[in-house]
Amino acid sequence: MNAGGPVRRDGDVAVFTFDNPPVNALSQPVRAALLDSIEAVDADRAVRAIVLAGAGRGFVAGADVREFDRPPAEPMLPAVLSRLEACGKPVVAALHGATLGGGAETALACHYRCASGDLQLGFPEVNLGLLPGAGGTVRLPRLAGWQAALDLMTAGRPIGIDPAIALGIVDRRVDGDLVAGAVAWARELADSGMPPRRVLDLPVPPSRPAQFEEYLRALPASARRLPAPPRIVEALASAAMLPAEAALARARTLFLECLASVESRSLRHLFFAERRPAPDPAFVRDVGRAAVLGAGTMGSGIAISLATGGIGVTLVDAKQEALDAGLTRVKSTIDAAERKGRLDAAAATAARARVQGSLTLAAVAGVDLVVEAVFENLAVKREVFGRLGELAKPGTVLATNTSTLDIDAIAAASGRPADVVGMHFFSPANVMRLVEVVRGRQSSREALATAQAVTRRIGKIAIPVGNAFGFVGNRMLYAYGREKELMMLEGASPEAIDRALQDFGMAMGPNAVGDLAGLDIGFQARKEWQEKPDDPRFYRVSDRLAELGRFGQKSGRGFYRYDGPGKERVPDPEVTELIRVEADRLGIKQRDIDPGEIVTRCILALVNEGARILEAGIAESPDDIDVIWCNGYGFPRHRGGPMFYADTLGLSGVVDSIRALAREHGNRYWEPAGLLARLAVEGATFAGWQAGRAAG
Ligand code: 3H9
Repeated sequence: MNAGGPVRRDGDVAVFTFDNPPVNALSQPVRAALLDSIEAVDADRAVRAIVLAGAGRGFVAGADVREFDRPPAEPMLPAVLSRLEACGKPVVAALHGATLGGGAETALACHYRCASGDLQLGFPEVNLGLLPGAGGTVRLPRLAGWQAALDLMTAGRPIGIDPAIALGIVDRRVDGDLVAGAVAWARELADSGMPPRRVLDLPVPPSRPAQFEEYLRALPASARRLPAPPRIVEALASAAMLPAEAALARARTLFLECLASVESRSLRHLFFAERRPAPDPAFVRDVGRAAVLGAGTMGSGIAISLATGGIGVTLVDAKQEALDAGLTRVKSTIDAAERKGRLDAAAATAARARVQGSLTLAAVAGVDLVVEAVFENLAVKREVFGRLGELAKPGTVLATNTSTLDIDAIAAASGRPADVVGMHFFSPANVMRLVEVVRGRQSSREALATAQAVTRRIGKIAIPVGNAFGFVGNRMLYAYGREKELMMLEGASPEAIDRALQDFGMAMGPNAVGDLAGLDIGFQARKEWQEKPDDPRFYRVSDRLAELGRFGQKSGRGFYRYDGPGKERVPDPEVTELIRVEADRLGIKQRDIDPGEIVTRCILALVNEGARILEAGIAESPDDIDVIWCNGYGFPRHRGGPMFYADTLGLSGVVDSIRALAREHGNRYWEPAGLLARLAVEGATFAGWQAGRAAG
């Protein structure tokens, strides 16, 4: 690592360059170098002005998140920035690319700011469960006002150069050589003889005392319940009411509270778990064009992802009507992304031009990757792969989007199993970031690396998983779903189950998810499951609803009714009655079940199954499981994923709870997984186990 880069002189202007690849994070040596350099140039009579710039793709992406789990190391950023702001000579920030978090706060401690057109300036701390802890909450409102500061810091989304200038955060745009422009401006400022313009000395904009309270109340309840968003609002309210020094101190205290919170630790865990190493380029095959088989919701979603990710794609469906509908869906989704500003006009035009349709499988002849998304039935898929084996050119990666079926059985039908992998996308595929890349027994390293590389290229997260029914995500889903189904028979209503798990933080309750996905899908998949538990209670309620044609939203009825004018979700007494009858038939006595029991049983079932999956080598690491569940199943990010959550509960407590459940409900499903039991006895964690394995 280059510790902050040297100070270079451009005549009478000193240029300090942040040079700490890959993102110029403000690690301790960088802070120390900045502090020393500022002291030195402030004292150097030959220097009349200072420019701060960043090497590489951005200015500074923020504090070094890795340091947050270590003891604090001097000099601390707030003190460095106070010294920077106190500098007696004009200090100009030359901003480009990622200027985030502590990087944006560094820019605010400079006296002036210029930027190039690629600027991405923001305060993403909230995504890590933090607040801007180096003076941002006190400085930003003095430039941009309270509303902008509240919005930028609670949303965490960066802004580009135009809004940054309009809000008064950036003073001017530099086209051409940014640092040369900044140096010329710094020299002008020195020539003008004007005193440095320190943001902390600017007047505090007017605010209404109730403004902050109102803002907090208007935030979604899910945000208000977390530690960071209310503290961001409180830090800004303090900046409105207290003198600058006191407001800085208050913000620092609030920052440290957030830093110590389990929510922030969980979000930081995911930050690193989601950043996975790229596959070895030596094994990655070129993918210029792909084909997607099946123009249904899943197939067209995959086609959209490929096209917007820069890969030409042919959508194939044997039925003209289905193909037309699929192509229309692709086009209208890209149009909508353009209208909403998620894609600029040029990118949208290019994406639309990358998509073609075909009614014949022969269209796969020229492509480098096929993603099959036809009906979830082994016989159908085997037939398709038999044809693909003949039609695709040698080396084409043949991926199936099955969510549960045996990849090896599909691969065998192709006659070239080395080229076959699973690419399990999640619905809606153009929105969800997760892809499980499934390793068949004979999948080649090249096919796996190529599937992973394509996934990254289209902006998604590829998690390698083994071939077992349901792979990782759906296999765990069966344990989670099993418990909610049992509890319905035992007396919990579908809506009580959903409410309890949503209050825990799940994006949606499992019954509402079932209705959205279609209860016929799971019904169908369970029919194909060879080792399904021989238990008449297993998914009895879901199966019964599907047998009655209550498929969920698409049929107007499922666990809930959707036949009101707005198709809103409404509890259905018929379902309560149906469950009661089934419980009677199975001899289950119904009782009251409290939300705590619902959460404990569903979440511990997940954890226990996750541990089994690790033991069996179906998932490579607890981190992978956490990424899968947070990105594919709406597990609350602030709890870090099921395995991290178990660590925060303490594994011996988890095992005690599982044993208590076994005493109450029998040990058919509640035998603690061997790995979990062992780690609990050792007083260890999943994270420690993973680190131990990585160390060899
Ligand atoms: C903060 O600033 C708090 C302050 O208010 C107060 C302090 C007192 N630290 O994402 P990529 C690594 S909180 C350490 O794949 P991209 C990342 O792990 C911080 N490491 O690249 C990866 O490592 P590896 C607020 C970091 O081009 C590599 O860099 N700032 C950090 O897709 C490449 O990352 C943020 O939250 C970091 N801050 O995206 C910004 N950032 O190669 C977080 C990245 O070993 N960063 N790494 O896997 C980002 O949003 C993206 O990384 C960025 C680049 C947009 C910059």
